[in-house]
Amino acid sequence: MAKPFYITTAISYPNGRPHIGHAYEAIAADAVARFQRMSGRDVFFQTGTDEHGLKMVQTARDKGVDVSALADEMSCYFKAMCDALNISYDRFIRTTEPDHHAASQAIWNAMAARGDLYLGRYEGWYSVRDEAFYDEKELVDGEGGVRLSPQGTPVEWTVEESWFFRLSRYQDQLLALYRDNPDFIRPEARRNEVIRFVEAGLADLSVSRTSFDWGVKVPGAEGHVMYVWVDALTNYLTGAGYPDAGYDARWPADLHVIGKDIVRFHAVYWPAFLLSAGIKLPHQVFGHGFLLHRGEKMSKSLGNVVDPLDLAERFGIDGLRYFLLREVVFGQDGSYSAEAIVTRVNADLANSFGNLAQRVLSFIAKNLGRVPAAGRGDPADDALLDLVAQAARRDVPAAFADLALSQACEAWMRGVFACNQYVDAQAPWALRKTDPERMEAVLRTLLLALRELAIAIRPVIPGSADRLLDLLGVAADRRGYADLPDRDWLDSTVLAPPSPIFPRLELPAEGEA
Ligand code: ME8
Repeated sequence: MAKPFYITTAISYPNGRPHIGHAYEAIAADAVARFQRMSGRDVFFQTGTDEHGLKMVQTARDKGVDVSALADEMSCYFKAMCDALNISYDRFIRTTEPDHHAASQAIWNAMAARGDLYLGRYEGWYSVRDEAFYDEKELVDGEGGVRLSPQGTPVEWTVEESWFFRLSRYQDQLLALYRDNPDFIRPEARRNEVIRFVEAGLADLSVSRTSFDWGVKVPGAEGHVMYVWVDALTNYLTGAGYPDAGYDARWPADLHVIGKDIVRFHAVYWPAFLLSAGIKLPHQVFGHGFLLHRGEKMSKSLGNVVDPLDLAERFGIDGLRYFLLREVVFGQDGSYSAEAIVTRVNADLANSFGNLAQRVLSFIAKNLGRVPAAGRGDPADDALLDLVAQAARRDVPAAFADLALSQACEAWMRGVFACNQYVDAQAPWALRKTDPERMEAVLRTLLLALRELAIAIRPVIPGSADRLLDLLGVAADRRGYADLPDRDWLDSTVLAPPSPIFPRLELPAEGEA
C-alpha cells in the first residue's frame, strides 16, 4: 500500500488556553490534509500537546495546581478547539502518553548507541519561556539591564549536570541536506536564516535536566529527564508507531507545519537527532508567519488575546477558516481584526458565493421545482464552465499542492466572480417570461459551476461547502478533485429545498474589538 501523506502541526504548550495562533496553524494544516485526502491520498494528520518541561512546572506552581492536573485540563481545551474548528486530525497526541515515553527513550538509546550523547556540565543563558539555551552573542539588552533572548524573552544564567548531544558533528550533513533538498525548509526566507545559523557553527546541545522531574526519564541516568524539545520533536515518530517494526509504513513525515519561531528546532535539531538515530528525515518543514491583532503582537498585557472559539462563534467556523487562509499569505505574518474578518467574509462568502448559490437555488425551487433541462445552449455557457473548470480543477489544486493557501482561495474567487458576471449578463430572472428554454440552460450551467466551486474549496470551508453539496444532491463520496469532471450527476440529482449557507455578518459596533 502507498505510504500515507503524514502531516503534523507543532504540538502546543498547554500552559494556557489556545489562542488564535494555535487555531491558525491547525486550520492551515487541516486545509492541506483535506486537500491531500480529496486528491486521493491516504492521510495521517497529527496534532496535540507538548506537556513536559520547566514552563509547565512553573505555570503549575504559580497556579498552585499539580502539573499533571494542569496538563490534563489545558490539553482538553486544545482538543476541544480542534474539534470545534473542524480539524480533521487522526491523532491528538499528548506527550504524557506511555507510547510517547517509549518512543522518546528509543530514539535516545539510538543516539547513545551512535556515540552522540555524553555527560557534561551545562552553564549558560537559559530562557524558561522558550525552553532553550542561547549563546552570549545572541542576547540583547532589555529594559533595566535585563538580558533577553533573540525572541525577547528573559534569560537566566543556569548551571547543571547535563547530557549533551553532539550536534557539532552534524553541521556538514545538515548543510548538505539543505543544499540537496531546497524544499526541505520553506519558505525561502526561513531556509536562508537556518543556513546562516548552521554555517556559523553548531555547539553541542544540552539534552537533559536534573532540576525537575516532569519529563521523560533518561534511560539509565537516574535523576535526569529529557530536555523537553527532545521529547517534543519525537512526538512525530510516536505518531508513526516508532519504535515498533513497521513504523516506516507511515514514516517519514511529509510535512511539519510550524510557526517561524520554532524553525530552528525542526530544521536543525530534529534532522540531526534523526541522522544520529539512523532514522529517515521528514520531507519538509514549513514555517508559517505570526498572527498579529491589528498589527500588534498578542499579549496578555495588551488585552488582545482572544479565544479562537469566540471568533468562530461570532464569525462562523468557516468564516474564520476562510478569513485566515485567504487573508494571511502562508509563510508571512498576518493581521486580523473583527472588521477585517467581517469585510472579507461578507465580500467573498456571503455576497459573492453564498448569494449566488442562494439566488440560483431559490429561483429554481420557486419557478421550476426540478432540475433545469439542457435548454438552448450558448457559447457563453461553455466559456463559463471552462473558466470554472480551470479554477477548480487546475489552479486551486495547484496552489494547494504548493502550499500557496491564499492563492488557492484567490483562484477559487476568480471562478466565483466569473459566475456572478455570467448571471448578470444572462439575467435568467428576466428570461423566465421571454425565453424559458434559454433560462433553463443558464440555470443548469450555474448548477454545474456551483458544484465544481463547492468541491474545489472544501479544504478551506468544509462544513459550508458540504452543506451546499448536500443541497445540490451530490453524493458524499463524489466530492474529490477527481470527481470534478463528472457532469452526469445533474441528470439524476434531487435538489433539496434551499437554505442560506453564509449569513451576512454585521460590522462590529464602534469601539468593539
Ligand atoms: O512552540 N501566530 O508550543 P506553542 C501564529 N510546544 N502562530 C503562532 C503564534 C502566533 N501569534 N504563536 C504561536 C511550542 N504560534 C512547542 C512546539 S513542536 C515539537 C513543539 C505557533 O504552544 C508556534 O509557532 O508555543 C507553534 O508552531 C505553535 O503555535 C505552538 O506554539
